[in-house]
Amino acid sequence: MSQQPTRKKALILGAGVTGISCTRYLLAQGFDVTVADSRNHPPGTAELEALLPTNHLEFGVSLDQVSLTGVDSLVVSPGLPRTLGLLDRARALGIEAVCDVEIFLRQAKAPVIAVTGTNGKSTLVMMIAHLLRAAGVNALAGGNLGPAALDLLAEPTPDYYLLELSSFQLEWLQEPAPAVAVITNITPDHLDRYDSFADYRAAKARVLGGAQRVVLNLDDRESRKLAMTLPVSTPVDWFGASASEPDATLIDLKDIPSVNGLMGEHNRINAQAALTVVSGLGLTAQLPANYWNGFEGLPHRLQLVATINGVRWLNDSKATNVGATLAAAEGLAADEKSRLVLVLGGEGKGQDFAPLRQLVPRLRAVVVTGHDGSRIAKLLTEWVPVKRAVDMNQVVDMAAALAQPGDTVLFSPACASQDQYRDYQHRGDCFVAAVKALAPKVDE
Ligand code: UMA
Ligand code: ADP
Repeated sequence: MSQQPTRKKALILGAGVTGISCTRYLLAQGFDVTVADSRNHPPGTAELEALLPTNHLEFGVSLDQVSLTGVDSLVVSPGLPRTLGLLDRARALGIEAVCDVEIFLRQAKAPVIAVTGTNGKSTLVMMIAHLLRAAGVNALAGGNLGPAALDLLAEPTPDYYLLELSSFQLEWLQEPAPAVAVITNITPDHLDRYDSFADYRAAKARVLGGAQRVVLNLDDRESRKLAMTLPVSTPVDWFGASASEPDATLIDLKDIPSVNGLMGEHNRINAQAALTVVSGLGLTAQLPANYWNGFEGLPHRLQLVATINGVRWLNDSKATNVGATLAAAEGLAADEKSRLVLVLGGEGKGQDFAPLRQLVPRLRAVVVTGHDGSRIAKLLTEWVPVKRAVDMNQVVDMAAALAQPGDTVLFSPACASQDQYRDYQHRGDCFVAAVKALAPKVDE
């Protein structure tokens, strides 16, 4: 009697976007898959129930108690901390623990452009993807911005993969060795997960491991420091507004055509960074004239909602840290003369909000809301009128009362959204709905 070959057993921790994509991929590779999640009804429940028998779904369990008997491979979702006791047990048993991106990198058959940084990753990835396609090059984008990395392997192999990598994903990678590694900027974020800014920066720096080419931001102090740690043989291309570096050749910002109505100086820098990547790949000559045609900015990143009674309302709900809010507010103020009514607050993730004080000269007033609203209010109240709102309708009513014609209401909260909303999209949608409901007369 012929014996069935034993299927290798994979345990996936986390039943979210990553868990679903890993399940699909590993089932297709012939693995016997089990998924565990500490939540009773994790977001991937319905999809996973369709893929796996019930006894292969362990939901509402303590992850540290999950059995490792017979497990060959452990795949850990990025939202989970690396301090789980289960990981120590796996190590002791000699079971390899990986993240989805590690599996992806081992299997990818095309060069990878890996983009990380605190802010601007998604925008930059989409800009590079747009330029590559405009240059006639086939690119597939995914990772932290979605689709999850392993979903990309289900598509025909492109000329390039474009991966947005979060610090949570990078923590798991020893040497990603991308064809191009890009860091947009490194400023404090996720300090509820990391013991220090140095730990967060170290996670971001992992993208550089084994990179064939590196693209860095000359305006960013942390990136300049990281450049000094690279092997001398690694080519580095720079972008940024700094004119102070004699050895760096930057694409002149003046030569960059504006990108279809995208607001803010930071978006010009993002466009310059995208062009720097394409130029490093030797593809500039393949770009058509008007190469930004058809590029749309991403939703919830400094988007115009409406102009009502001469007041411009902007949705920048994706600003989940102080660095993003500073970039949005400073970039706008550099463009125009209007004063800002700034809406701040949400889950502060252990950040220091003090740098927001540098915006005071540009502010008409501030509306704070959410879990860390009071902390922000305390910092600013001495310098600028501050109101506290309990929900989005009140945010918008208060901002409308404070703004004067010619002003801009900027919803750029400098905080994560999960204290009151599902995610930043939900929060942005609520802001847009409240603004639209307010509009007695929409100017444009
Ligand atoms: N969780 C539990 N118990 C579990 C498993 C997860 O409580 O057993 C919690 C985590 O602690 C976390 C949440 O569930 O708070 C989601 O974690 P996850 O790893 O299951 O998330 P996924 O749904 O797989 O989505 C992840 C990324 N999320 C995180 O890293 C938190 C998504 O990035 C990414 O799009 C997706 O993989 C595909 O790659 C989101 C994100 O917020 C957009 N990223 C952070 C950011 O951009 O700042 C890093
Ligand atoms: P990420 O994927 O890193 O979160 P996004 O492109 O989604 O980046 O943008 C997130 C936030 O950061 C938005 O609020 C946006 O206005 C802001 N932002 C975009 N590009 C930059 C940049 N180059 N520097 C600083 N902030 C930026």
